[in-house]
Amino acid sequence: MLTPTQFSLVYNTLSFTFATMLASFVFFVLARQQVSPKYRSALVMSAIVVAVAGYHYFRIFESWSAAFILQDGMYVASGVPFNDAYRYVDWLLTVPLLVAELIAVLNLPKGQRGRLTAQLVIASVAMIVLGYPGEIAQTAGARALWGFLSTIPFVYIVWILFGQLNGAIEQQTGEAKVLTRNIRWLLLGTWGFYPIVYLLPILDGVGILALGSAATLVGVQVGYGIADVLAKCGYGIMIYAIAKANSEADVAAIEAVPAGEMAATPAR
Ligand SMILES: *C/C=C(C)/C=C/C=C(C)/C=C/C1=C(C)CCCC1(C)C
Repeated sequence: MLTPTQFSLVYNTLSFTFATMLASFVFFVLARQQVSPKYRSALVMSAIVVAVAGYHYFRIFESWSAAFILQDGMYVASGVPFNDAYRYVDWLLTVPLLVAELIAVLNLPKGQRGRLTAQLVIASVAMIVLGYPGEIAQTAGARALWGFLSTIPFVYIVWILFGQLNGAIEQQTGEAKVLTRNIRWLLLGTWGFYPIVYLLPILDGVGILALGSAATLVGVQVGYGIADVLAKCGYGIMIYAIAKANSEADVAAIEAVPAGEMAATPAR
């Protein structure tokens, strides 16, 4: 049973998130023209991420609306279950793309690109797949166990980003270098938010947080919604900024070559 305020908080968060995904889609499609072809695939991935997420938010929104009915001033379960699987299907598709676009936007040698992308994609898929059984588990113990297993690939991803990627970041130049350093923190900050939200029902279940089931449900839905806007739209805008900085740096590098040497310089 939810109060009208609790019901509307989730309802409006889902609606806001859906609108943000649509707006971001338009932005990423148009912004694609402003970066050099080499980095365009990163912006295309950003656009796909928000399109996939926008679709799922629309479905989650519909599912939320159908799951409750107003009765004597309170929202009670209608009997149609709220479908949380949309979220995990969404993450399964979007999370690997988010890590792939980070690698795509960096100015890296081809071999390194492929290896890093493969490692990050596999780890992110494992993280989502292991998290799902816990999300639908009925007991705090099962949720904690799957949550722990899912944290292993999560830690591996953080290790790659902050350990393995250091060399790659030092190869970036000027503005792109600063932006790349910052985007790692944005990724860690926003991705780190998901396991915290995931913990809410466990903390409530064992009595550390006396939230009650309604407030826990609301907290999880609003928390994931905010995290998704930052991790998909905000992150995509930073990817765009890096792509633009790297495009400009590439042009400047070509222009810096004296005209006489131009003919001898292999095309980039
Ligand atoms: C656009 C969606 C994104 C960026 C989703 C990211 C999701 C995570 C980083 C989830 C991580 C989890 C753990 C590390 C442990 C508990 C279970 C999860 C799946 C919530």
